[in-house]
Amino acid sequence: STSVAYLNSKPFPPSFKFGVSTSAYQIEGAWNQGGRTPSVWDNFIHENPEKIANNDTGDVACDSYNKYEQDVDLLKSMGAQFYRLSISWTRILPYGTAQKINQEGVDYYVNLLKLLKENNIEPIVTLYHWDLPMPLQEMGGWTNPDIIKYFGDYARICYKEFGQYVKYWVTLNEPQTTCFYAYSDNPPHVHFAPAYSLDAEGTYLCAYTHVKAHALAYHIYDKEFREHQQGKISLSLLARWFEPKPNDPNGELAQELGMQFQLGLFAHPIYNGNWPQLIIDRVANRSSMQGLPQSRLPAFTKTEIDYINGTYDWFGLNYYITAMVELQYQEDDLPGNASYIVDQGFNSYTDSSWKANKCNSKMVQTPWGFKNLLKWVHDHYNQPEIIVTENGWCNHESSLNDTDRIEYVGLHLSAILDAIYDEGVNVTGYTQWSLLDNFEWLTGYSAKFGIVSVDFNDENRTRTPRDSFYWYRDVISTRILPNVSSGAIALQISL
Ligand code: GBH
Repeated sequence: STSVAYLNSKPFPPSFKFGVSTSAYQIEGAWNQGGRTPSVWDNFIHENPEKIANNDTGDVACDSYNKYEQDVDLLKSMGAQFYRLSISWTRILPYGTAQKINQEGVDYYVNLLKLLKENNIEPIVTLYHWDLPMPLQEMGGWTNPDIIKYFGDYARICYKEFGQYVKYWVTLNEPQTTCFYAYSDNPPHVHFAPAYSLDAEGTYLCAYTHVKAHALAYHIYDKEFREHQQGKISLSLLARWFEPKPNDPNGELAQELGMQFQLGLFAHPIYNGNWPQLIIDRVANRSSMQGLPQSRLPAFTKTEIDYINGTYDWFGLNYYITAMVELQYQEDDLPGNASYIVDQGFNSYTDSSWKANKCNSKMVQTPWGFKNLLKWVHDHYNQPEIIVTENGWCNHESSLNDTDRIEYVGLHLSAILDAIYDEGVNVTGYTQWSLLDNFEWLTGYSAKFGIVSVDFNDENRTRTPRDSFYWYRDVISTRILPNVSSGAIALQISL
């Protein structure tokens, strides 16, 4: 089905919670203040300013390091039930390892967490949203399995310092984005820090270390902290919904390859045990046809499979878009290089009839795909509690009248209600990306995701709520989606 009704009169279940998200590098600024040392993103941007739109940097960003009280005021006036933030690893551990804890950095987050608590706003805290300490990057970053133990050490310190305030932990944000955009040769023109150009070995090794680092951080919490702190841990995984090209005999295979290579590669070891069989078989077969002595995909031992399997208390899902998929390479197609793109075999594309936005050609409004994805996650990963840890819409305008964002968010909240009521999917929370316009990676400040606009030309970084902020506030307080005809903003919806 390719349509979803916006007018969804069903209420959000009483336990359903609403929040917003940000991440450290994208909002904090203060890159060299308070004892913080550079992460891979600081260095990448300082050394390659031309790689970011308008030569923007995250040096100041929203200056939330100095203005976090304003952020909490905004959360409070919106009625946010929770706030998803991330911790800057180098603010806590300037050398990346446990050899030195930076008390000023610890104090910053303790102050923020205390203020959230005073205001009854639950934090969801992400340990790692891509800002790897430089000393660890120089050792190979996510291609060096030693990173697993360093991540474990960092996680332990965070649980110890912040755990009394935190009931929801996210170990890793979107490891897929890191492994596919920072540790591979795809796509050559969109490279995230550290911009390694690696063949498929690097991409798979990156996945392997991420999955193991997550599992270690989970077990450390489980053994050393859970009894006293009573929190719940997961990771945030990105997924598109892949819709097979109509009337394509290979459509179902392309869809399955799409879902498994983007999501299953990371979710299956954690939710079901081991890599997805489809990927194990395909990569082993292709590796052997290429004359390799072993599969490009690192194998887990039986002990590792068991250790990783079940390291979750809920499912963190980041969803933005749907894409069409078609088969591009057969399993026995052997172009020269060993790219994971060729291994995965599918090609994805955007249907031109979908409502697109101006800030990224791939950003489309496809809420029906979100409903399908929620059901797919429910069916494949043991019917977990799902918290949507990111969803949102960007545009290029700083205008406060962001009807397009209200439409996108309204339709996606409606899709969640459909997934809950029609399919029995256990979705318990929705996190809008983002509270603030912020440093949107390669697109700098030109792509705006905020329900609050930030004036980046003003040294005060003045924050001004958009229409979507007030709309969201009303959804949170009424716990239903407003009827278009009675709403303050008339929506033009064409699907
Ligand atoms: C999330 O990534 C991030 O967690 C968050 O930090 C970010 O601000 C937010 O979404 C909004 O983008 O191949 O041309 O589309 C979402 C997934 C993957 C989207 C990488 C952009 C690269 C450019 N991102 N992708 S493109």
